[in-house]
Amino acid sequence: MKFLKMMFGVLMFALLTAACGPQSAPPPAPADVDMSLRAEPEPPAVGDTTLIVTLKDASGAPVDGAALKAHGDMDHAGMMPVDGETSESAAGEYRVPFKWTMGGGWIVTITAQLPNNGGEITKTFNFFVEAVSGESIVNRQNHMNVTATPENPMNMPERADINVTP
Ligand SMILES: [Cu+2]
Repeated sequence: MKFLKMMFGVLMFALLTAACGPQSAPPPAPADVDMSLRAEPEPPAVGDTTLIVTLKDASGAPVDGAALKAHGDMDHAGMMPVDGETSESAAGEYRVPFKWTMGGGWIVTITAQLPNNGGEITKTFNFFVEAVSGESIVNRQNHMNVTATPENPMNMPERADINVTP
């Protein structure tokens, strides 16, 4: 019975990996579209923000009708990435609701699926986010009420403060 269960597991794994194989359709060639990005409010601070993406074609005319995806990673490990998307625009300007979840360096990748099967363009932007909000790590540490003094560098309680229950 244990063997059968294991065989079933191996079979399922084989089926799943086969289903995730490379797609046969080649991606369409990306069009000559220029992408720029700014964030509001400026300068960036921890909390809600709006990423404003502007798309222009080679002649400088606004490009509407694209589907945008934003993906944000921090420049250090161990953070949950932040994602956002929109398909709405006006005069080539797309507003993506986003959130800076921590102060520090961010790498934001914008992917735009262009209209009329115009292909996909991707661009990466760097931001530095100030840790000024109450949600920031710096403030969270302050709220822990830990004060280290030269006499007591580790802020350890005095011996008399420790209650030993028998
Ligand atoms: Cu972080």
